[in-house]
Amino acid sequence: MTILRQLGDAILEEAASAQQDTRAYVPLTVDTVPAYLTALPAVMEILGGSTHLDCVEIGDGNLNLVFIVRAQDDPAKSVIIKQALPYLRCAGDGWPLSRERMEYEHMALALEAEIVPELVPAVYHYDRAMSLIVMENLDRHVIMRKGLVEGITYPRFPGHMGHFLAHTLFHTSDLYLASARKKRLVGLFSRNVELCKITEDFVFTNPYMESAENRWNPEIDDVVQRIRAHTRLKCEIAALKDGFLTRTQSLVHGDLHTGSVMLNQEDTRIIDPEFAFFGPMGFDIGAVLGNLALAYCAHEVHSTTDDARAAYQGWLLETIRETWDTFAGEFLRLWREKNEGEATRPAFFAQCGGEDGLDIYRRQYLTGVLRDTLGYAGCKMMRRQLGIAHVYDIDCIADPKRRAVAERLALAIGARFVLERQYVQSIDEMLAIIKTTKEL
Ligand code: SR1
Ligand code: MG
Repeated sequence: MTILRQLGDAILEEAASAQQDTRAYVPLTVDTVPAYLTALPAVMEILGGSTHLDCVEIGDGNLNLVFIVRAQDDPAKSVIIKQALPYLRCAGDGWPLSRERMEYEHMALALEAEIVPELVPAVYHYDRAMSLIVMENLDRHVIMRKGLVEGITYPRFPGHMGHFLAHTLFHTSDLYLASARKKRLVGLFSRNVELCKITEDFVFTNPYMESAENRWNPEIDDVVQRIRAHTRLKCEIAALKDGFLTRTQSLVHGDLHTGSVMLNQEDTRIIDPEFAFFGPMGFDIGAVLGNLALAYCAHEVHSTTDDARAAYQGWLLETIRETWDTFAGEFLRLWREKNEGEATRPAFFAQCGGEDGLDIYRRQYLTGVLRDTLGYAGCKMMRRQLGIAHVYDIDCIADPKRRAVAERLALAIGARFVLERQYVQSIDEMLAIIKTTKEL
């Protein structure tokens, strides 16, 4: 008899059999990468077997080393190496951070590859002791955030991202999983405490109070002080933080901003899930939609004519709508077709119209996800103006007075998302908030 493999079997088995790895950790350099890869036959095959390799370090993120390695005789043959450093790169080596995050990235990529293989990079090799992953080099793709600053449109993005969100969030929720399996997976990812703490600190707490690492444009100091003193807003942010801390709705990517998306006109890949943990679905959806809204704010300045601004901001608004609509439509379809989890067992609604009764609950559930989406989008928009980690879309505006226009709008929209989310019923109302907000 064939025993069917179930979602998450691979990572649960790997975790159960993982031995203490006693090999030494050494950060790689461009000089040591070729020798390291030469010992990995599967990777060497991808590189065409040549030991003559070119290597550059391209990591410009906040946390890790990233190398791109190409075969000298055929540069189209290439791989990426991502290696964790034992400290927070953007804060310097005085801010220790354990290298375990690569374990969670590896597990999340493995789980996502079971669910949506076409939307994540292929993993060629994982080295636990060295805290590194060798993976597909997305050579024909660009980081979405850079493309957005340049005003490029990506027609396939909403469909791809909506699909990614629906499938990853549904299949890792109690709507689909049996409760024992779900809890085992929650247990595995609950150990990603350090990266969750980064979010607890740098998304939900420090940006809204005095904290040494905060930085902000002096041109917006008035609004920074008003936000810090806004009791109702702070209560709402505290409630959203509570949701982040206590709800294990689905496996979320955990850092799904537009720098975690690589794409082109045809293809989209979601990268960098090192912050993965079980949390509220709206945390991921809010990250995506909030970052699109940040691009909208940045184009107050980047667009050089009123027509260009209206056209690009219009595309961003439609992209927000279509991403949500694709997510919601596919999520509902999956729930109707695969209602296999603990959460809504079919017999429970048998005397209330069966599927019709359950559909009422499904609509309520999605309204809750939409409200969470607005709340988390709002926090993520505000923290990027107030805290340690800003976004290139807005930070690349050199003139502080012009930058302040985008920052004030981002803070105003973010605050309204947080404050008004409980009244919102539809994605149109989210778009209306963006369109009608004037800068703070
Ligand atoms: C201090 S780390 C700052 C941010 O970088 C990551 O991309 C996450 O968004 C984190 O909050
Ligand atoms: Mg990242």
